[in-house]
Amino acid sequence: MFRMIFVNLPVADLDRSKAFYEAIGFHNEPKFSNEAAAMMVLSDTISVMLLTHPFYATFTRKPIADANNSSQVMLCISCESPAEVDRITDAAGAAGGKVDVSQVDQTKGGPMYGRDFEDPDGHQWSPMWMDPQFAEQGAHPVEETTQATRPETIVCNQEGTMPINPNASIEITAFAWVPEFAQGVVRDLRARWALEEAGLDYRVQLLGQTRPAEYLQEQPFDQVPVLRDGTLQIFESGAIVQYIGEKSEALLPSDAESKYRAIQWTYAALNSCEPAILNLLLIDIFFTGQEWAKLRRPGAEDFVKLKLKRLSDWLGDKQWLEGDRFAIGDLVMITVLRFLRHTDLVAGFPNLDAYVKRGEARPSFQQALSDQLAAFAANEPQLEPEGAAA
Ligand SMILES: N[C@@H](CCC(=O)N[C@@H](CS)C(=O)NCC(=O)O)C(=O)O
Repeated sequence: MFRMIFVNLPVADLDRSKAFYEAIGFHNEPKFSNEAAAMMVLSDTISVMLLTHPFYATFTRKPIADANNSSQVMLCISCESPAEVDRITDAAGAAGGKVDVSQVDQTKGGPMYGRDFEDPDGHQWSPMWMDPQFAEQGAHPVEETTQATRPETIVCNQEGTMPINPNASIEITAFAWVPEFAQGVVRDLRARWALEEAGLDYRVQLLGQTRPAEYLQEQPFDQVPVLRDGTLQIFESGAIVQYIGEKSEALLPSDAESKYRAIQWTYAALNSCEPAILNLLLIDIFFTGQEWAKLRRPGAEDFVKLKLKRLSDWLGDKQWLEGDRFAIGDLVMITVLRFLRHTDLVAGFPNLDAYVKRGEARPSFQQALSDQLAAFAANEPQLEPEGAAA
């Protein structure tokens, strides 16, 4: 068969590297190039993919080696079918290599099927099959639209367990970084958790403190999250979770009665519980120490306790709000109750406490949380070195 090799190289300055490779005889293939990557063709069979460091980091759990001091490549080879990808990877495993080493799972459908393995020295290989029709069209037009309309898009640059698939059709917005008190409760967590439960790939547009002006056309309150899926764009985490739920029986049962009982609990979480809980959170975090807040706090706490008692009474010894089956109402309710993590109020109701812990123990929650936190860690503002301002 006609076989190609793509040598993936991390580069600090994409334009500089493109110019360098052009100068030594490669030519750029615009169909597979964007602001994060450039395909540089040497021959019909050999190409180099230049990847910016943030983009390169989405494919490996390891720190990016400084090629001036150590050797580092990721070798991607084309295969004629997904089965051949499996055959090579499995053979590598049988021969003592580590297999499926990256956090990106490219075996769940989509235009590419890929796996990866490390040779005994840790060099990463990625056998990959690409749908010929997709190869014909190229990924560039999609990337071009995304980049053109969303100037503040930051390609996720997390190390670790990011399930991000840059080619996923679903995209959510999240913050690149928030202060510690908000880390782990920003509402894109709901979307991430639901997507994990549903087993749907997604990518993330990370936003800074100043959102692009056109973001208001998507989220009138300038907040996160927004979910985009093709031409569909929706805001409000409850609506987003319901949309994802509609795609997965695991989150939203299809029979009308169970479905609407799950939906009612998302409204209850957002409308009957969240306002009281958020009120207390604001008093404790934002207005702490202010005279009026000190006066208001006991009443605000009592109101929260009343909500928790009602919820605890309803839950009784059930596993989830409607019995044995976890659904979107539980997902949203648990994220609402987590806004009280700075208090011991939930612990005052052992069945509710166990309910929240049950939710948090779900692998999908853990994945979603660690991905949100990984973004914050990767985008932690750097303190200016002493004397830098001078
Ligand atoms: N009701 C909205 C609330 C969204 C919301 O408050 N998002 C917060 C993060 S958790 C935000 O973007 N805050 C920034 C701001 O309001 O400027 C939802 O559930 O989606």
